[in-house]
Amino acid sequence: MAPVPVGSPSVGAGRHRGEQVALPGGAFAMGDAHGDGHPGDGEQPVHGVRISPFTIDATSVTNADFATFVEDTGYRTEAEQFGFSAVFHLALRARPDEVMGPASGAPWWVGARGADWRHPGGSQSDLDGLLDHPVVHVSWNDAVAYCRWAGRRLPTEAEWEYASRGGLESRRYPWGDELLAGPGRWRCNIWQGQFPARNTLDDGFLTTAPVRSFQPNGFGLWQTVGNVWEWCADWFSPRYYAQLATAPDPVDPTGPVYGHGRVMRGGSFLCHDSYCNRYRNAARTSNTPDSSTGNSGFRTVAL
Ligand SMILES: [Ca+2]
Ligand SMILES: [Ca+2]
Repeated sequence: MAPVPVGSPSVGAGRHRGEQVALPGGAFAMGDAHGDGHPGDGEQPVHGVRISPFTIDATSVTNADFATFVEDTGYRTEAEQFGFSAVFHLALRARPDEVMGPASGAPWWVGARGADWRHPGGSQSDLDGLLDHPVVHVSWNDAVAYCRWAGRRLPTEAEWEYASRGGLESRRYPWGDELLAGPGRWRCNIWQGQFPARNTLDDGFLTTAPVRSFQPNGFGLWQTVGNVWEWCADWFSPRYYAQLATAPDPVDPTGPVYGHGRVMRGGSFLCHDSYCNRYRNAARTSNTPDSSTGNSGFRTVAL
């Protein structure tokens, strides 16, 4: 099939088949009420936000979903255009000459030529058994291209946090304040053991888990926290909440007007308390819009 311009309206509407959840919207307290966050992330101050009703994917976009988009459009992700992406060192499945070396400051990330959404561990890996796993190695720009095809958009950061909270007020996690459901009973896919060398796999997964693993939150959303980071629409600023808190009852905030990185939410299978406790509702990070990694994906909302 000939490539279809990605900007064409609703080319793939109806082809995005993921389960949808309609959320009523309303007021909620956004931000970290527990003081858990790194001050540089700007998770505070907690501030009231009002959200209009919207509809969101129950899971992050899967490899099967993304394959449908690529079949329809011929779209090539930025990782495919650049010829490489960032792979976690224990997930690497590449030839030695394809390994570009570790990232500075984060040596567990390795640049691998041939790593992309179809080859999440590098050129010697494939999607066998991974069709119901979240798509990874997709940049913010790739995620937006998918949304345009599907007649959808990325959630705002405020929508994402409201959705992840699942109707609970000011809790750490989508299910409450306690990480575990009991001894050894994990509720999300993060890292257990000694990061980044040894993962005891207590939760069952070294890298991605199928999107319907563990239990959904009170709204019926799966794995907002853990598994893969999820791109949001907004530019990131650690000062944004302080600015917003001075306004009375912001409605559907959309983030700063410009920035360097786009917001990512929810943490991933690499999160561990020893270096990154961002597997929480309020946690925030960012990356540049053309960056892709083996632990970041996205979910979409209705236009
Ligand atoms: Ca895990
Ligand atoms: Ca997630």
